[in-house]
Amino acid sequence: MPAPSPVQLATAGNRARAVLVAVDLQVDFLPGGRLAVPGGHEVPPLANVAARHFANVVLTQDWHPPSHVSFASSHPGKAPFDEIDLPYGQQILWPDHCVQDSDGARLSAELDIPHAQLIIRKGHHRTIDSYSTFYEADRTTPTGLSGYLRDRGIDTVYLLGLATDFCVSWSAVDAARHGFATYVIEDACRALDVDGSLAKAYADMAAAGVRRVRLADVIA
Ligand code: VGL
Ligand code: ZN
Repeated sequence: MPAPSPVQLATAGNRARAVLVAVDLQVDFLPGGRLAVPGGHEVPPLANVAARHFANVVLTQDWHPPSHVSFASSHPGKAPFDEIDLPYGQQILWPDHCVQDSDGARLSAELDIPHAQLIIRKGHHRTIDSYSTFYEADRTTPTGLSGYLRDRGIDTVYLLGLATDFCVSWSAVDAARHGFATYVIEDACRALDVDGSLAKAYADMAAAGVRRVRLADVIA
């Protein structure tokens, strides 16, 4: 009899109430992209390995309209990585990236996760950024992911992806705050590390009760 595939094992195993969220594995965040994360290309193969151990997988996509408020090009006189004050708080300005339907917004061609069930697109309101895949940067506009997960009986969230210090950490903090047991697979993430943002992200995640795990332990 052929061995059961890892995906079947995950279905039968104790991860039925868990989801793997693979954050923003998109062309613009990979080397050569418009907001490349150092080492970002190392993550899609790790995501493929992790995903074989989860029956439930959600992918996320940063998905901005042209002239998005987070783009430096939308603010005359500003440059990428400048910061500005917006009604919902401080906003780092980025190079234009992940514009809806552009090549850079596409998911990495290296991803091989056919059983992923949902793609959450975020950052699609022109005047609000959304690092988190649960709540936009105003902290009140939901993406709908938490309702989707609860409807499906999921109580545990594992995250990996790009970038550790922005979309992964904001998503993890929101997941923990909204009552999910939350794990960041730390060696399957890569960071931008702008001005101490990585250390701050790990401090924020620890304060929110997010646990750090290694991929080898997740798939053991
Ligand atoms: C991200 C900066 C701007 C991310 C998205 O995916 O971490 N970072 N937009
Ligand atoms: Zn973005």
